Amino acid sequence: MSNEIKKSVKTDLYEHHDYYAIDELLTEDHLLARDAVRQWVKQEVSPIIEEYANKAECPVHLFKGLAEVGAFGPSLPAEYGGGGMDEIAYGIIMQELERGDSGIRSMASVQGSLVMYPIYKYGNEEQRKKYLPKLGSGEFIGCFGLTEPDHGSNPAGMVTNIRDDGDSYILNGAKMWITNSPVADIAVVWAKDQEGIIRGLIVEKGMKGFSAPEIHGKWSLRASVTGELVFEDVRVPKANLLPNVSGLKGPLGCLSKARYGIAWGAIGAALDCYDSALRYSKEREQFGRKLGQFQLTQKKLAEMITEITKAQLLVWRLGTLANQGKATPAQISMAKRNNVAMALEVAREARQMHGGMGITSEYSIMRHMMNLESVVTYEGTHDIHLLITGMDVTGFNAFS
Ligand code: TGC
Ligand code: FAD
Repeated sequence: MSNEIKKSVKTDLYEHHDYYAIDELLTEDHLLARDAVRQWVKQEVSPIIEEYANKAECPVHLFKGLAEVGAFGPSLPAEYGGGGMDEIAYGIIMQELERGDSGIRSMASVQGSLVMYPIYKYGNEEQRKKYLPKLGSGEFIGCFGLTEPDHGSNPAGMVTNIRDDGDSYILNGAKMWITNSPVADIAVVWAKDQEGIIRGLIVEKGMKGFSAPEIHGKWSLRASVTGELVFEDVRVPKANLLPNVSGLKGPLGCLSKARYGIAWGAIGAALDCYDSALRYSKEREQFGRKLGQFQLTQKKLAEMITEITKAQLLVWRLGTLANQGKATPAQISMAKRNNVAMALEVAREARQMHGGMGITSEYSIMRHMMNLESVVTYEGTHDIHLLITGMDVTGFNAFS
């Protein structure tokens, strides 16, 4: 942590918004998890996040706190470093984190859904025991390498590859846009074997020929660190291959888990923008009246809370299906696409409603808005999710 970045006096004024009494659908455990994470965000994230975002620096010290509030793999079994809770608890935790900042939710999404989940789901017992407790406690930071410089929306085209060499594989290639890669201890990497079949490997920091340079110049997710993964004849022991999956369904299965969390998370960003716009409308006066007394302002606020409420109901139902093991990838795509677009729209409106103040770091809105420009792109773009829904309802594949 930079010495110059200290907790500022900025107070998080966020109040709870539950227009359709959705809290009544939640259990005591859900509410306890929500309140604990909300409190942690208010104390540990909100006071510092604007400064970290301004400096484009990741608050890596928060990894330990994220672990303590159970943000890493909330729905994975406790004996494997997870939280042992259900899918709705997982969603609510992501919502509270993203209410603070999408980058903080990203830290948890990657660690829990894209690193711990594949090791738990596709790994053997030895791998689970070796890595999951350290990841769950925040002692290890993980990252997930699927996207390549020339293969983003179409990961099936990846060129990163492994060659069999005795008791090791030789890994070559490069991954791009990898959240947490420069600070990660391990990377779950997807690569093609000599038959062209996609396999997952655990690559450890310090392996010869492996580097993870940071990508600079992002105007979005500035408090999250993003980098590349470069593999030049990296010798990876065969013991690091995830034995229980092959093919694109491996990484896509992890993405389903993470996209589900994002569908919940985006609501948090929207709620924070709505909360700020509502407060500002009740305080700020122009033409001798509060902004909230103008019909146009009321229309904006009414539409925001309507869309937020619809999104909340969508993920609550999705969570119920997920708890029953019935949520389909296409249903998850619909929720990710709808809720992120909704949050982006709410952020843009809220930004305007704060006038000039809306572009400053005095308020969280511009930061949320810029963050959401990444969220709408990563984990499958807005249009890719539209095509997944289109394919699901028509039966026709528009990708190929
Ligand atoms: P396709 O032939 O449709 O599928 C291949 C196999 O995968 C299965 N499958 C899934 N399984 C689980 N979950 C899903 N969501 C799945 N989608 C598909 C499918 O049944 C099939 O299985 P099998 O047994 O028949 O082999 O594959 P395709 O090549 O046609 O691709 C389809 C497409 C375009 C939808 C897919 O490639 C896609 O989703 N592209 C978007 C790529 C993407 O989302 N990348 C994200 C990278 S990671 C990231 O952004 C992290 S950001 C982290 C953060 O900071 O929060
Ligand atoms: P492209 O695939 O080149 O798409 C460009 C545009 O073309 C998009 O608008 C897309 O919708 C459109 N398009 C593409 N194909 C079609 C089509 N068939 N029909 C219509 N339109 C199409 N990846 C990881 O593996 N791990 C990570 O941790 C990770 N973290 C990320 C963090 C950040 C901040 C960002 C920005 C990205 C991250 N990504 C990560 C990568 C992310 O998943 C990709 O950026 C995303 O999947 C899109 O790929 P692309 O950027 O190559 O865009």
